[in-house]
Amino acid sequence: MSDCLFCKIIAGEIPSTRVYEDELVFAFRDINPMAPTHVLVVPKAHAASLAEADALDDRTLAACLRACGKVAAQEGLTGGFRVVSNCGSDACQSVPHLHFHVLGGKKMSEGMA
Ligand code: DGP
Repeated sequence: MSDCLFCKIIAGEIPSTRVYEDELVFAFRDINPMAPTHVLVVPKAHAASLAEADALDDRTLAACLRACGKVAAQEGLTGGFRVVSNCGSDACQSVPHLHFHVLGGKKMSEGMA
């Protein structure tokens, strides 16, 4: 999508710090990190959120989840990590391109919401 921020990052039109990339997935450091490691894993194909998961093929969705684990391993998150995907306004999603936050490098709070 031409007016999508993360599509522009994937295309290299907006700079980012790339952490991982394969045929289907792009991962880069969050501009506003909430943990020592905070990486965004996004499908290269556009879908607004998990609410539109049917817009993506299963290979792409699986590649996103696999990439989360690969990023965590690459970042040395041996103590564990958290994956979050905000979906819609109640979840405070601010960028309408599906993304998975990979957070780690510290002890997380037990609260999820
Ligand atoms: P969410 O609130 O779940 O939609 O998360 C969107 C995240 O995207 C938020 O943590 C900040 C990050 N973000 C927004 N704009 C940019 C940007 O231009 N570059 C990078 N690297 N991250 C961005």
